[in-house]
Amino acid sequence: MDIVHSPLHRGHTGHLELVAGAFLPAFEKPERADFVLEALRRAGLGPVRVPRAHDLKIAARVHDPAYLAFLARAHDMWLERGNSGPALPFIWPRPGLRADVPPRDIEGLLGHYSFDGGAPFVAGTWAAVRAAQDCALDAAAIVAGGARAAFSLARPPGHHAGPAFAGGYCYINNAAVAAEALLQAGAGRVAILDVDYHHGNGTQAIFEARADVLTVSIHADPRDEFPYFLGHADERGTGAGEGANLNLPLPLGTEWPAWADALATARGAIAAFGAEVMVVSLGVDTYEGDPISRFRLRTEDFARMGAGIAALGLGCVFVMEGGYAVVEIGDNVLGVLAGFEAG
Ligand code: Q9C
Ligand code: ZN
Repeated sequence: MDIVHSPLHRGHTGHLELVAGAFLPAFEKPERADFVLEALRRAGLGPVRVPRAHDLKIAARVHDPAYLAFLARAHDMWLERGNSGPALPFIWPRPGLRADVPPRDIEGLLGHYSFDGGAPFVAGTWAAVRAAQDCALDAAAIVAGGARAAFSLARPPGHHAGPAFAGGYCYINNAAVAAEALLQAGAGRVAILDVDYHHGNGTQAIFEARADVLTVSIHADPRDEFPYFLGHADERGTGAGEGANLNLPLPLGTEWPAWADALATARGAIAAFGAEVMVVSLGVDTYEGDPISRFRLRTEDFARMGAGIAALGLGCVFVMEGGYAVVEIGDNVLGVLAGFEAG
């Protein structure tokens, strides 16, 4: 299958994250994409294409345009304020504080447009974010053009980014952009299947009130794991989107048999919805060796996952999300994609 990849991801680097009380180099780092690209090239999975530069029209259908403008300006504003180093939020308008008056200062804006301290801005962040949405848009166009599948190999990831918030390493929701592009290209009903270890809270928030996109997420129970405050089984969509969201939370320590049962449930929902095409938020942080996650999938399970997704018989846009065991990330992603092609 075609792989869409831009080297611009490399500029999103050198950022820090708060881990157990200390600022450490972020787990979400450029080497992740390098190892995936190397594994796919070695296996001859398909041609690697650089995306064309797209505008933000489709992104503005799933994100608030004011939020996109903030993403574009955040790092410059940080420097203009006299700061250096990565821009990170540290105050948020939780209930009891005013969220209805947007701050003017970048310190306040960072909190206004995020839900955690996990989406820092460095000089190359915006170019990487733009390129990642370009990769997703090109991959969607390839599938809309009749290909069985395409893979957007980009970073930063996207599934924690919501209508007007960054967080969890995410800025633009690349999978949501791909789904919206598939609708714009003529699909009537699109399913997003999120197999990342973490709940895709941003994707759910974007589509929860819409009937044209089914969102399904298989993830660690949010009572035990990030993002903690969304992703429970009783969230089934709202208003016109009632019934068009399915969360399948699983316990810490989950191994392949239980994960495969959840995938079968997800397949049933996607088929019943009548999806014409699908997007997979492809995180491989379900791997047993992942440094920040607590599921127990093995490398050989990822090919089973790919075959299980292929069993739906739908065109599929794969979009890269999480996966932090850098040495094994390539084989795990390759497993899913090659398993899909063989399935
Ligand atoms: N440093 C994705 O997999 N964990 N995002 C915070 C404290 C955040 C994961 C732990 C995990 C975000 C795309
Ligand atoms: Zn994840």
